[in-house]
Amino acid sequence: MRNRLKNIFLALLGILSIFIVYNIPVAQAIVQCPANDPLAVCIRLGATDGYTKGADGEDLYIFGFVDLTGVPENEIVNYKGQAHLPGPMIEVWEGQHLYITETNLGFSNRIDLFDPHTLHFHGFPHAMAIFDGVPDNSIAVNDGQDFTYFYQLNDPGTYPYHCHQEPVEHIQMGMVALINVHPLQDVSLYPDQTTALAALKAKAGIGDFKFASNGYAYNDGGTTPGTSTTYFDRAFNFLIDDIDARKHHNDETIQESKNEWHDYHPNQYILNGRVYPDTLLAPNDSTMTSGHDYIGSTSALVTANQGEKVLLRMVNLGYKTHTLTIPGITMRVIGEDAKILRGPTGLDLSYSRTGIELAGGKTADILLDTAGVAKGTYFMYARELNQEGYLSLTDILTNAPQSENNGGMMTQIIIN
Ligand SMILES: [Cu+2]
Repeated sequence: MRNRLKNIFLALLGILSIFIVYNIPVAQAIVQCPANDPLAVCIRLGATDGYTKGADGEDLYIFGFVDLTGVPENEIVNYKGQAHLPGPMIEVWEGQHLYITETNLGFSNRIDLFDPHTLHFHGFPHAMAIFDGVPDNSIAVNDGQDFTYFYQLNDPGTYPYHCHQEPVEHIQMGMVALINVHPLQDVSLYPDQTTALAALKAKAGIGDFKFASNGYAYNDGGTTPGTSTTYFDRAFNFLIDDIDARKHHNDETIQESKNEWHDYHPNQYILNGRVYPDTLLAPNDSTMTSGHDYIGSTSALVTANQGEKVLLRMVNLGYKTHTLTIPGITMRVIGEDAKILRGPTGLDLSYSRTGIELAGGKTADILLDTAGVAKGTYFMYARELNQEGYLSLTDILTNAPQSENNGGMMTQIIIN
């Protein structure tokens, strides 16, 4: 009798379990994306670890973000250990409602660690601390959990974003990328407003290194006398960074207690996660995705046609100052730190330089007018010339700096 009751109880429990499993809308509960909001742009980012290709083709262990937008819930586990450096670059428009769900996938290599992660939209004027991603002031996303950040995009510009949990470690380890908020003035490039809003909504989301369509960097009021336009034919994103590979090695090999962060000695200087000449390779080039499943998806090569206006969106999330120069092409800075360079009465404060200095956390919008530029290949590089070399991790661990190589923070600008 007791056994029969037990069997009936177990059978009921089984039926109840099936009912529960099939009636909880799991995915909808995790990823918040209002279907009835025409301005909503919804992105999902995974936070995890992985490898990228360092100097000499060596593995460089990283923490980072990976795009999970649209990935079915039962497949997101496949993205654990697939972090990108830089993380996904986000393209959105002023006025849109940006929902970013951060999913903490956990670490693939460091299974002993349960680090939380956050999302900090650097420079974004928040009304509420909970979406600012500073864990001390709000919350962090624990291993295996999700949290949706909301941003009402009011201010166009070029912004960095990064994880703010243990930021000295997590930023250096690679949890860095950028968000471009394009201005509503782009609407003027379309025949009517309905077409414009539909087009901008369709283009919003995870972008590429190269932003294919034309537009404006800021709401500049057009070409009124005495002002210069921020119009561009092509735009390219640059995430500038410096890497202390020994710190990455210590994190990889469970020796992070050796990491004295004030004792910071970068040995690799990178553009979009790559050292020269890897910077020239195409996105997803096969030589950048071998061995440890490197995710070297982003290129740093600029190509344009003579006469075009080329916008370079620069974000430095390294710990050193880098001064970029392009001999032969004038660099005009039209915006800094997500603000157009205009005075209170609209006075044009943009300026031209042969070198643009970027401290850590700084952004700059640089416009290249190629109208008077001869066709050919130009170089963009860091003027701190030691940054044109790099040491591999083996060089450092064996204390053999004589094996320094050419490369580092350099790429090409090809004018056709
Ligand atoms: Cu983190």
